[in-house]
Amino acid sequence: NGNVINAGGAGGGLRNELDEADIPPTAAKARPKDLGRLSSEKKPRKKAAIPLKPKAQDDTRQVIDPPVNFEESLGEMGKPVTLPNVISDEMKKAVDDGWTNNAFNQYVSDLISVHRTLPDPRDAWCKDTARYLSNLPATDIIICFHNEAWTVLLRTVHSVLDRSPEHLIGKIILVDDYSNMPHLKKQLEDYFAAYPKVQIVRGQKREGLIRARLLGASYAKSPVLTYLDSHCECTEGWLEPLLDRIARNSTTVVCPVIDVINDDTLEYHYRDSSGVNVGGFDWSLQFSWHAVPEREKKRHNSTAEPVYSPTMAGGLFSIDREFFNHLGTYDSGFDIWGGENLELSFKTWMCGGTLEIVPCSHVGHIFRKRSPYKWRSGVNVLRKNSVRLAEVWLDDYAQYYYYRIGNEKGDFGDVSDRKKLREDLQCKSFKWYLDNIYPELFIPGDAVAQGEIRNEPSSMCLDLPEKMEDDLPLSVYPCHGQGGNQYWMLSKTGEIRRDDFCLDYAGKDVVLYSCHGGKGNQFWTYRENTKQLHHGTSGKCLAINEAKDKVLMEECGSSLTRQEWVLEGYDS
Ligand code: UD2
Ligand code: MN
Repeated sequence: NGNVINAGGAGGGLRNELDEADIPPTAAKARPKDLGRLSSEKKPRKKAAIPLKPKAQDDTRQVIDPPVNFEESLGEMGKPVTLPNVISDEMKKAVDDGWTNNAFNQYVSDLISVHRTLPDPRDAWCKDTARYLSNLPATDIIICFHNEAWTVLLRTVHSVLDRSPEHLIGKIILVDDYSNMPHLKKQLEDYFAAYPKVQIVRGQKREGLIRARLLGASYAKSPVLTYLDSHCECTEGWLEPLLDRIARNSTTVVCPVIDVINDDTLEYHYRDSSGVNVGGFDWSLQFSWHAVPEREKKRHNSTAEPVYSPTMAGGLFSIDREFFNHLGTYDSGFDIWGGENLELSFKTWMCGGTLEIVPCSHVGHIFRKRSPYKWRSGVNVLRKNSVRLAEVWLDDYAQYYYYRIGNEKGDFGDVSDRKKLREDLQCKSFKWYLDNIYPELFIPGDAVAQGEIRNEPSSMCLDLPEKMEDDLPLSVYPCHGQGGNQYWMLSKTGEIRRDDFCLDYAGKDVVLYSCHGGKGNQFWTYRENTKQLHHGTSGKCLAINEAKDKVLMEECGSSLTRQEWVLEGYDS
């Protein structure tokens, strides 16, 4: 942890430059905030029975002894499917292989109908069809995949066909980003031959999801483009509320609410519109979810109305095809995964559009805890994408991102075309965007110190917990001087911050906790003369322990060197 640059922030984030090339940051980042905990909760689950023969073709699988029960279809109405505790060795191997290849429980997916039913997650408000224009534009649906599981991909497509008005779907364009799984070759073509709306487009080499999406768009003809990941399920009435917004204003870019399809049980989990989140980001240029801010709530009579969102998660959205082109689509210099969602979000707002989340539209997505596919080796892909993004769109604010990556921009290629695009479109400044669209974001320049917090005598620095979650204790590691996990900000109001998390002391461990802005347990003062970090409510001082492996709180002044902290860039 200590020697590693974690440009990742919340949710695990990047490992160091070397191993990061092949292993992307956790994909769980896109999981809506307060749903994150659900997966680890021990919920009593109804045991579903296992049919004798899994629906998908997979001859390696052996039949399971009892229990066998054909009475109910598995996973209908989005219900969870759990495997029996005792299973044969062969079945266990099939289950494990499914996890290895997909980072979700493919075996369970294969037991569920590709036409399964789902609950209707919409608020009553949404079901009044008079809310939507009667003459909606049609959309092409673009679904890119690299080595997607058979039943999961099919279920994505069928959920679109089964739950969208026929006349509103132009084509469903499946873009194969150079997969090598055998079922995605001829078998896929044969299967969809019976579905005239479905078109399969093959990339000639591995492009990554960004250029794959552009390839898909080049085949589109409908007035609207709708992008989905290849492991989604659309629910009843998902499409009309999205198209309605674009029909009213073609510069509105819209995202559905992204519900969680459990990676293990494939349970479909949703909340009503009072639980809607909007998108943000941090200075590692990582996407994050946030509650709808008060200023936004005031604009609405109902929580089911579309809400402004500073950013989008990236995978699921609709956009007017001409407006997408007008904005210069995506930066085609972006590789494999990441950053494109922020690029499109910033551009949309800065160049004359609006970005909304539409609570009446629900689409489920399987959030994975790791990325199952290969990235490029030898290149820090995500960093390269993010540097391109920062160079073009962030103006002077780019420095805050660069600081977080130890100012090592690496080779990010040529961005002059993208800069010219921004100029031609006469887009607004990033300052305008922050002031008007994302005023909640803490600006490092407003801090009285930013960088490492070092116990000088021991050369140990405050370092992030293993995970960015409420209540996890702070670590200490040898100072590495590269920002990353050892990057902190002291705000004018006395918070010691890392993005949305603050140093918090409630009488036990010193932990990170979501910043609440109410001082109290999160209120610290730096005493420049004694170098002590004094805590508000307890009156104690932050100290490193004798063993130099953790921090603790103790009476101020009792053991001075262990309480001496140097705050990088401190400027009272
Ligand atoms: C999220 C987005 C994803 C994308 C990404 C940032 C959601 C729900 N998902 O990550 O759409 O915006 O953030 O870039 O908002 N794929 C390819 N080629 C590749 C890699 C991936 O075609 O080289 C496909 C993949 O099969 C999937 C889609 O792109 O259908 C997104 O990839 P992911 O599911 O691994 O990304 P996710 O959901 O973690
Ligand atoms: Mn995905």
